[in-house]
Amino acid sequence: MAWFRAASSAARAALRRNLSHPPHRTTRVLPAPPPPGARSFHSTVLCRKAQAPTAVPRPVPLSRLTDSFLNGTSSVYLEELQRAWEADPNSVDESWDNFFRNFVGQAATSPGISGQTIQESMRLLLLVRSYQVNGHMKAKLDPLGMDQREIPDDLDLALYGFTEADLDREFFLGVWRMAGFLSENRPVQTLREILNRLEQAYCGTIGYEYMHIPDREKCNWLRDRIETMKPREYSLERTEVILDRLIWSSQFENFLAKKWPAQKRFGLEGAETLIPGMKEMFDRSADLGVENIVIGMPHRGRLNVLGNVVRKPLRQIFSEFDKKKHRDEDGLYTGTGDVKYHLGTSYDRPTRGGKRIHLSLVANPSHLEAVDPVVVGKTRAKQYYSSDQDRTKNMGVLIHGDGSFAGQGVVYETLHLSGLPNYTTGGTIHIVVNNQVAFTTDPTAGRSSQYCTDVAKALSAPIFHVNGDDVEAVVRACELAGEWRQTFHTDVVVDIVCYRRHGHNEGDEPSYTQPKMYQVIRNHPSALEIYQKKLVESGTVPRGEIDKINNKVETILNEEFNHSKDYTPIKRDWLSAYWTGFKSPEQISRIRNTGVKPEILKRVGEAITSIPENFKPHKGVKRVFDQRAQMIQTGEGIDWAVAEALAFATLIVEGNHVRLSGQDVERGTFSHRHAVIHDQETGEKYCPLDHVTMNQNEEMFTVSNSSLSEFAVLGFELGYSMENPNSLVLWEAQFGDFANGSQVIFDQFVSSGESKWLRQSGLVVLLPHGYDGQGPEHSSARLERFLQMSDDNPFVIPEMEPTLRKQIQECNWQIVNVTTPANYFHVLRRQLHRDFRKPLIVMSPKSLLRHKDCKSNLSEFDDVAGHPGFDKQGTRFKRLIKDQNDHKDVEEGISRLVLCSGKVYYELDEERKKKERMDVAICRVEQLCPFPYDLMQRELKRYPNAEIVWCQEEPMNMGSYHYIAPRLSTAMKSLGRGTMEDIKYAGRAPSASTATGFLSVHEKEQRELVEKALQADPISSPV
Ligand SMILES: Cc1ncc(C[n+]2csc(CCOP(=O)(O)OP(=O)(O)O)c2C)c(N)n1
Ligand SMILES: [Mg+2]
Repeated sequence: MAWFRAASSAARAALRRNLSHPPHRTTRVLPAPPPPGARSFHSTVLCRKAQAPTAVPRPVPLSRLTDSFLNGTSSVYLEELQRAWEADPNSVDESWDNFFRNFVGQAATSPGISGQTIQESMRLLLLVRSYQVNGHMKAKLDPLGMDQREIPDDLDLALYGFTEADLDREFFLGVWRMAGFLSENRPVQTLREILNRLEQAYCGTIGYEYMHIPDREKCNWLRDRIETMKPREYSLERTEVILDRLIWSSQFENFLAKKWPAQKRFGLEGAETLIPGMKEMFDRSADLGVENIVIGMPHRGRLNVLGNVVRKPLRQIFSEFDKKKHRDEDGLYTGTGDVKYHLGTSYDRPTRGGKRIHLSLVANPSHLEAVDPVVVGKTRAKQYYSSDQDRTKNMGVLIHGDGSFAGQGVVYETLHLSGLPNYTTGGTIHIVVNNQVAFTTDPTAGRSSQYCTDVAKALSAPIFHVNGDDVEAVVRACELAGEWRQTFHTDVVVDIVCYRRHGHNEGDEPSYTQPKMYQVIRNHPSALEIYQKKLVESGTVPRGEIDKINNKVETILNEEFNHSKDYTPIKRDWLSAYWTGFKSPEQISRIRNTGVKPEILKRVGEAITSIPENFKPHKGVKRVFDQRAQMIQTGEGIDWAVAEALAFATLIVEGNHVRLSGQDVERGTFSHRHAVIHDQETGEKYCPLDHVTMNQNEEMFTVSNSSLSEFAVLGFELGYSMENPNSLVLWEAQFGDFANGSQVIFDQFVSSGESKWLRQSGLVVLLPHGYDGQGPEHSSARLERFLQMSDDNPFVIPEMEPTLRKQIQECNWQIVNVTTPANYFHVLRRQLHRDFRKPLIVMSPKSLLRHKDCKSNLSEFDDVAGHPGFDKQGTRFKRLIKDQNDHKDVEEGISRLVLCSGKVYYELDEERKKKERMDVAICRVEQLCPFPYDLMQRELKRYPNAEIVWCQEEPMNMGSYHYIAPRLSTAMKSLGRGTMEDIKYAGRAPSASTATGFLSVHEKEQRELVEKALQADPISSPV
């Protein structure tokens, strides 16, 4: 079994980039001694190797001579460098100049190294550098010893012209501004010493990959910690802590295996050192200022992490294995629940250093890695709410499997958020539980990269590969990762190379597919056995002491098991501190008005339409802002963008945080928002919504263009929205169809998260949707998919009486297709003006952004009784907009009621005017889900003789037809107005593609469906 992916020839060639030398050897024999006098680093030295062709010195362009020390590679190049420096010290990079000066100075004063040439010293540097770059290739990382990696030639002493005879010679190494072996403060060492330390530091049980980081300070920081004078050892006290933790980790799995042998738990066996590693990482991070850690992890080892790291009470974990016990709590909302290895939780945990740290493990779906961006978003939100500006108090930790880290694209998308100003969290720590298999798939079939962690190199993150059998090395790597994150505030990866003792889950037979690996595993001692043996044999901890700890742990596990039998689950824990007082679906939340005092509307309206005096916007933007100012002044003709800005501004005035993210959201895909404007002379930016209140916190309103990702960005915003309910968090898709790139987040989190995990979110998703003739890819946000995932029963009319109504609370989410700016304003504000949170999917408009009739008056936004838009309940979101003609409660003369949703309304209304069809009423269903039964029934009663038509612009198999029809028919049946057969359809025919690519066809189709909805004769058949 190769735990790494065998390097391709191309990769091997790349590994050899350090030196220009002949083809590689696979044996590791030292070559014959160099010819007499061959003390300097000539290419002839390399040619001594058997079959090696004579290397022809290549000319080195002068420009390369100015390369810095760190980039110097080829032998010819080194010679050229030396010559150039001797001729003119200024002709080489400062780092080389310093090196040569240092060398000359040192050689003159140190008798021990007087025989050393500059070229020898330079070759030694290359050797050290090769270990830094490629030492990990020789590191003993695979606990099973099955790796078949070729050790790169670069690590061969002979390659640099040294022989065994040189081993006890002293060499000068010190280099200006370098740390570790190359630092100036310990310049003279024998070659043997140097080699020994290189091997210990880089080829032991930790393989460090960091030389891809283009930052000398960071590399030096690592070298200081890796290239220590002596290998680091833990004190007895620390050793005992590590042992204790490893015993807990191992016994926990054994205990579960013994008690519940038939239950799936995705045990950690083979990777037990993860637990002491994580605990050390958290302790060290707490010492360095971290107070909160948000954790995301997959199935494997989750229960162990919950019990031993997060400290979820063991009795509770054990009680959850008891199936009988976990029926619904009487009268309590428990949702549909989820399997135990997906559930989240949070606890305060004391650390070894005497601090307390808050840990939250985010609930996750089975979809591997989908939780990554959610964790990062939640971490970012925690940083906002705790004013953690330097991002050192709140940290995200993600645990991955080797297969999923390499295979799932969302890993890359999430990594790429890490450095973006509005998404960074100051570094996520990634731990890969690299058990060298993914279900039944070997790494050779699972990835094209050498390591499963290579994707993180794109970020210049350091990667520490560590042998999972060496618990102290795992602890060391984890500790170092914590230190790195707190020092440099960027991502870091710990790759624990381990194995999976059993099958994929406890019932799976691994030998079907990995027979050889499992032959080795069967006879392989556990990490705990290895550690215990080592401690006993070295006399560090006596056997009796170890037995004592084992007995203690076993006793506690048994006690907890006994307590688990009468453990009563504590009332659900879905309300964290910020959520206190928020209602679950079983508790009624009062319906509130969302209108705003006129004076506030005016005040914020002025703030969001003013541009500072000296600011020079683009003249097109200036025109837009002038028009906006006019709208506020006159109170008329408010358009979509202004309505949205008013919603944001009024929520901010009320103390809420507003965050809008997505691709190009600052300007707006359709150039309608202009939330951030740009000075045409200085390039400076100005965001009017940052200036709504006095001394407004810069981040209180955040609008941010995102990376070109849907999955990670939506996941991030969802995580963000879950932290604190007093925030309006919105994700906008560029076009609605691109939302399918984040389908996992919709399916697994947004639509079902509350039901599975009892966690609420008020996330708003804006999905541009509408048939404007732009072709199949930019017309549909696939409304039907969202509707299909809605869980309101199409055949049951719920309680609709306003004081008793819980319809929205009981539904999984809300889906709207709003047609007026004022209604958009209210639906956004409604998100926060209620005592619960529910995701909101908005089919947002494109053509309506500038439609002449899609305007509202400011009076529709205010809370003044009697103003237009104010009905007997006040001003609030209208789930259904009745016909705009002044119809009475009963209109017997109306022969047709056309029901529709979204922008087609304006086309229907125009056609009606054109045809002077005063006998047709048109109602807009603004909230499709949950279905507004009460208002629909009101309209059905108003038009007792009307034929009922559902009009949509989407094809019949898309849009809302299939969602509306059964619900509308339920409403009709309840009033004796017919059945499904009586619902007439005016819309596009079923289609595979969402829309035609031909404008003329689009126009014809659109004309036909509008005409059909308003045709003079009754519509004969339903479709
Ligand atoms: C997105 C996704 N695809 C497929 C699966 C099915 N699946 C569950 S675990 C697993 C193997 C994961 O391998 P790895 O990431 O190495 O983790 P391990 O199980 O080895 O700890 C697979 C394919 C899944 N859960 N999620
Ligand atoms: Mg795996």
